[in-house]
Amino acid sequence: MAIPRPQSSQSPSSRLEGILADTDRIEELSDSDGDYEDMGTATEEEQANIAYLESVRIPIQDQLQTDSSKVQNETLQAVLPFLEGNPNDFPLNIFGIPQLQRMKHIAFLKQTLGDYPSAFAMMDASRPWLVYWSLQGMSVLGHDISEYRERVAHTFSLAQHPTGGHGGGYGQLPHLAATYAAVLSIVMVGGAEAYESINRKTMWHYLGQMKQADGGFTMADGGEEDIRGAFCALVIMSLLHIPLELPPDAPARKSGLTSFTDGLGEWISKCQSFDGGMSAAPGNEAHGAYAFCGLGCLSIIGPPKETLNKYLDMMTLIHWLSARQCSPEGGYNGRTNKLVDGCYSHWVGGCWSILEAAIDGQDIWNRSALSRYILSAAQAKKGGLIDKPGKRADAYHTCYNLAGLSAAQHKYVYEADVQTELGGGELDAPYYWKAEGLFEDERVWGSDDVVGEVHPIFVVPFKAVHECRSYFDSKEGF
Ligand code: FPP
Ligand code: K
Ligand code: ZN
Repeated sequence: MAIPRPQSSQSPSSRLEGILADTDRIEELSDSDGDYEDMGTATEEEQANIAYLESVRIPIQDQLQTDSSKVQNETLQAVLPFLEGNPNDFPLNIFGIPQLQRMKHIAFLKQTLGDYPSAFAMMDASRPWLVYWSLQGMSVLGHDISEYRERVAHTFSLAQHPTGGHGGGYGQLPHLAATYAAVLSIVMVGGAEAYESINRKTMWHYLGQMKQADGGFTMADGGEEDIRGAFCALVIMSLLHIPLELPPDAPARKSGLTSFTDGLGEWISKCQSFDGGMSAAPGNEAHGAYAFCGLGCLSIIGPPKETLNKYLDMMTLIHWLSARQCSPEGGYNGRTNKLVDGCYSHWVGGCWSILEAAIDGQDIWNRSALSRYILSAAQAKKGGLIDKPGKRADAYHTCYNLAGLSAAQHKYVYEADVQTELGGGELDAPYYWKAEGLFEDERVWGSDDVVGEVHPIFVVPFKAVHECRSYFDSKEGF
């Protein structure tokens, strides 16, 4: 018997492309126990792929059918042909895995920075996000984004609100998510003109309005208080070197708070749910995207080894995060009983280097399985990356699949003992990270499939992070 799997909706012939498309070939190579022992006639690539598929047999299926189990089965049927074969007809690397379609993805991202038809008007408030995702995606693919420098500075000086922070565009109210994406875009293109387009004094006041008496941050004036707010605020403060002291007009001062970090670690601690995951706000359902926000925020407050161990239950957190990696898909889902999705390659995959820094651990997740999902199942035929087979490419999934691939390929280490020129100031913990070469992989990605280094907390290139913080470090006052 070959690999047990649900009935595929595609005809076998449509899956015959690529090295492992042929289930007969798998059967031919496997013995009657379903083990692939007769490897003598298989090519090396076939052997590697077979060994992989052998190691991730489909989990035992529950008798009980539910809506969740049905969509999970449908997802398996959609994903498996891409792990076994090459339905997109991509050129394969030496391991028989689709190569990273670098040029196609860059072309796709250039398009996502262009004009949109009128039906996209509702996306206007997300304009800073589109810019951030596209620029970050291009950077990690090795494309020079300096040509966007003036455009970014101009776009976001218009989107900046007179009372501080950024909205989606000119005349829109400020929002922390829009501000986060605008600041990261500015940091990425870099240069004095772009940096100086940010009014750091009004930003300080704006962030002061978001700080809540219980330690957390709201996303907007009168908006929801959640862990995204805490993360976005701290990212902005650290990169722009905004004073930690709350401005005199911050409402939280009336409750006795004096610093942006007052009560913050404690508030994030309350976002850890009963099952070990992290939720948007205390008492909510855990979600991988919020885990990244929580770990990221704690890693800005201080060294991860101190802050994570102080504020989180590490054993249950690691257990919950590990359970997000789907088998046999290899990619991550965002929450319990839900489906694999390429964007969680970053939201969950990006948590591991932070955790590894906190526990002095190494390699506590399956990098190969994730990179296999990204290269085999999350690349769209015409460029751009996707949630899962059958979905359309978009800038968001392109950015975060690639960030996840970077997390799988590169070793990111926190060097607490090493002197850094950016060390010593407020919120300086993120500047102790270093990329320490490639992880050894001998079965999924080839040297042409390697993406760039990504700062594990800020999710932009290291160089951009360092140039920005240096620029603001050397300034006196606002
Ligand atoms: C559920 O969507 C998704 C969420 C509840 C979280 C979304 C948040 C982010 C992606 C991160 C935000 C981060 C910042 C820095 C602002 P779903 O129900 O469609 O997906 P699911 O089934 O995979 O959970
Ligand atoms: K999703
Ligand atoms: Zn997604």
